[in-house]
Order: sequence, then C-alpha cells, then structure tokens
Amino acid sequence: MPTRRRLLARCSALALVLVAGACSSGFDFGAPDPTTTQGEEVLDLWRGAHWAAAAVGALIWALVMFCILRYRRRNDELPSQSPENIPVEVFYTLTPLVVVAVLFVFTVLTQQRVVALSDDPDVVVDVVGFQWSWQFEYPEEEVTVVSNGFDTPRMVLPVGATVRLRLESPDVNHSFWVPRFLVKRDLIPGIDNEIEVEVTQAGEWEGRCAEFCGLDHYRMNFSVAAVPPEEYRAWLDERRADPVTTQAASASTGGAGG
Ligand SMILES: [Cu+2]
Repeated sequence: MPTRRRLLARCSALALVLVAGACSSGFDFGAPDPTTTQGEEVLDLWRGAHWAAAAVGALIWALVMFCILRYRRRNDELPSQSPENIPVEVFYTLTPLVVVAVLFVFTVLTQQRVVALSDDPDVVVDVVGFQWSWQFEYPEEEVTVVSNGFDTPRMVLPVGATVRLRLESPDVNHSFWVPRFLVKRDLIPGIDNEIEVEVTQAGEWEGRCAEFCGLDHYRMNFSVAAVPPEEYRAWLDERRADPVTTQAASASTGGAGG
C-alpha cells in the first residue's frame, strides 16, 4: 500500500508539473507570441497538437496504471495466458492511425489557410535576399530599402493590411524568417516564392535568414516595423525623397527584439 501511494503521489506531482508548465507559458507550449493572423493559425495548430499529445499520454498512463494495479501479483495463481485479444489489438492498431489522420487533416487545413494568396493584396514588397543582406522594394510605391551589407535593413509595414511578400534570390538559397510571424519561406534562385502576412499589432521585431547561405550567413539580419497606416504613408513619403535608401534599423546586430 505505501508503494502504491508513493506511485500515485509521484504521478500526481508529474501531472502538476506538466500542467503548471503549460499554464506558465500561457498554453503556447514554447511558441513565440504571434503578430500576424497567419501566425495565430500556426499557433492554434501547435496548441492543438500538444493538447492531443497530452490526451494520448494521459490515456497511455491511465492504461499502464490500470494494468499495474488491476493485474498485480496477489498469489501464486497465474492469470489467463491467452495469446491473443482481437478487440484490444484492433484498438491499439487503429488508435495511432486515427491520431495521425486527425493531425494530418488539421495540418493540411491550416497550411492551406497560411499559404493562401489573396487576389488583390494591399501592399506588395519584393524581398531580395543576397549574400549577405536584404533588399525590400515597394514596386507600387517606387521605394527601395537596401542594406549596404553591414547595416541592418528595416522593412516597414502597415498594421491590418494584407501584405504580399515576393521572395527572390539572385545567388544562393536563403530563407525569410521573422520568428514572431511564425512562418518562414525559402528564397530560391529561379523560383517565385510568395507569402502573405497580415500584421495584427504595431511593433518592431527581428528577422533573419534561416538557411545557411555561406560564410557571412550570420550577418543576414533585418527588422520589420509594423506601424499604423497613416504612419506607413508618412514613411513612404519620406522615403520617396530618397527612393533607394540604405537604412539601418538601429545598431548593426539584429535590430529590435520583441
Ligand atoms: Cu543565410
């Protein structure tokens, strides 16, 4: 009996630690707080997968505990030594298949929403990643922000707008990644990769190349500033005075955090 109580106490403590960990992270399970509608979709999938894993884990623990307690040795009589149990075998074969199928369906549905492109985006930015920095061109506004290779370039976007990012590379593979967006996409020479983001809050966040692209890959940082629409228009007007701008976000090491 003391052994059983100790086991139950340890299981309860483990469950408490797991739940406390989930609560302390706001049930985000380690994911960054998203700043785009696409990121919120990804976070929902991330949360759902973790809760599903927790449910499966709880079921397994419950079954293990049931077997340990229910079929523990009480005397020298052997329990049934039947070599098969068809219903149980069907259950534990079908359950993983159902779990994988459900995760697959939710993943595909989320992916379709995240990679969807609108017919008429509010803002278009041509994002060029090159060895080893970035250029952000606003073709409809005739404004370009390009790094001199040392400064951290800054992309400015309006909050609440549908922004199409057309990703291009003139040399080798790179990857556009803003962690707080919770989405990233490769820039591949000769491939037209496009994503859309709708930023939901004002702020400034760091971005970086997420594909090792050569010796100075580590320098490929940039920042994204999301501002109210009127501030965005004012920024464009200011940039038009100097349409091709070498611009530093702040220091030369990754821009603002966030
Ligand atoms: Cu890189």
